[in-house]
Amino acid sequence: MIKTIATTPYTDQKMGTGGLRKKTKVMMQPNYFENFIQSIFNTIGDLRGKVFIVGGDGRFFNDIAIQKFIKMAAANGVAKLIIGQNGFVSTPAGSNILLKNHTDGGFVFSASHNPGGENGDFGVKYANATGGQVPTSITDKIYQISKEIKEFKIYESDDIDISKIGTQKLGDMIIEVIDPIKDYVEMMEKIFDFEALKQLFKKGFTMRFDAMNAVTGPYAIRIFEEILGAAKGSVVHAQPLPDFGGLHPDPNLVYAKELVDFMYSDQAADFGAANDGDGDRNMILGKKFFVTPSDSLAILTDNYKLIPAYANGIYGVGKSAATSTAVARVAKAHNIGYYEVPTGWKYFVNLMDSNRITFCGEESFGTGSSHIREKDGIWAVLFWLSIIAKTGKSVEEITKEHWGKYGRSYYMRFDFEGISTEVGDTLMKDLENKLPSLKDKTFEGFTIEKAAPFIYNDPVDHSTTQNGLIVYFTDGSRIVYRLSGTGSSGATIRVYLERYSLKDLNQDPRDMLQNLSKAAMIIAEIPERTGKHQADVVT
Ligand code: VG1
Ligand code: CO
Repeated sequence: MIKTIATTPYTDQKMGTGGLRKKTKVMMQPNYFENFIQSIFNTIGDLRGKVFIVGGDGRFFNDIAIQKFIKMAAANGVAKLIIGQNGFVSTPAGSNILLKNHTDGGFVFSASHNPGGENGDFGVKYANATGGQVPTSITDKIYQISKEIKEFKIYESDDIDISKIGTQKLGDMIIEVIDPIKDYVEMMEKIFDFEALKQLFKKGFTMRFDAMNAVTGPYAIRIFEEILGAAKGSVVHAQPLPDFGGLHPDPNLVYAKELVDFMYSDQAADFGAANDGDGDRNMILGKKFFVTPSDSLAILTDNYKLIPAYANGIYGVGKSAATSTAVARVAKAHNIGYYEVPTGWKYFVNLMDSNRITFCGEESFGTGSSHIREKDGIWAVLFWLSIIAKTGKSVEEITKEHWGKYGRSYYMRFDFEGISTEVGDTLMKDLENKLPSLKDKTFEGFTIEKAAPFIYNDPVDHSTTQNGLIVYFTDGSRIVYRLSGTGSSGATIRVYLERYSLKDLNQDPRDMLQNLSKAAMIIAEIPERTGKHQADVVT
């Protein structure tokens, strides 16, 4: 039976960089999740005939959220839901299923790389028919509606069994439960040369993939161990757990510490990688070697010819403004398009849809291509393994040769976390106001050539977005400041540092960036305003 339930609006349902992200307990408040889903449904309008794909990264509240979603979709007249078995689907697999089935949209319940559990975070990523997360014009509309919502519709019924593959019905709505891994594997087999990868493992190549107790474990076991023949046990933390076993599923040097320690030990495998909670981020490691995500994007782009799906040519490449300029040099050398966009994968969607770019990446451990409209952790790992298989070189050799050819962008990101929203906002406003006056000033030996907000004009829909402030120095170094849009409380200030060197290739990034980081603190008055003399997280 369809029920219409009266509700009162919450006023904080504004989507950030990767959807709506909140403390799990906030999401679990009465009608909170329902209000938000109904706001999306109301934004879409007529739901008759519409088909959506639904799943999540398995974190705490995922099972409850999916049941609520199914019942609300049925009550709102949705024609069909395609659901990942047991309610699991990674963000890239979801985008693939969405595109493959020409569905009208997709919902992935995940707070991505944020911790899970009752005291962690929960989130909703909402994609439209493009396969990518919806543009700001739509998230703004959802937010407006959420502030005025008065009722939502829900079907009263028992929970639906989504553990078995097959088709069933709730009211008039069809529910198809699928194996999300199968389609994903098929897609990867079309992109990469699986035979070459099998040969690599046959020769004794070793890898460790850390799934961080999140959604990619079963995908990684199927692909790396069962299909490609990596040794049993190559995939660790493979069991998706509601609280990720206490891990913070953010694949970087800080949070993927166990993998990093292993890869820097004498027992290290030939190759190491980790993915985040919902499987769209990746970290790449060699033996005692770390590849920055910015370098990774540049190296993948430079080697596109080694991959069957791209061998005939790629359109171009995109990067977020905060990502280092390493890939710009590759784009120039290959004479392909090059685009710089605001932070957030949704800004790549128009560029991919209009055949302007094939590859894209962000400094936050995201790389991907136009095979889907989200970043893709396992895709990046397979790409790296393919380069290794085709060149016979190690991760370190591949990266160092790249620097030898193009020079090296030393790169680090500093996060200042747990700052009050007011302090964060004021710091950014004041800094923006003083940017014009910084020209020609010198800080710690670095002279400013230009300082300006980053403003993006989308060449397809002509929308304008301002995101972050960039200080350019005369030697090509850059500092980017921006506020995080994925936090579930307070503000996080991100400071991104980049310094280019053509000859000095083997320095410690901390040494190379020490003075620039001091300049960054002074320019934005970070210690005075936040009381912090050091970043909370450095990646
Ligand atoms: C962060 C990253 C950004 C990424 C976003 C979503 O956003 O910096 O590059 O696109 O997370 O990632 P912010 O606003 O906190 O800096 V995730 O893996 O949704 O899926
Ligand atoms: Co993610």
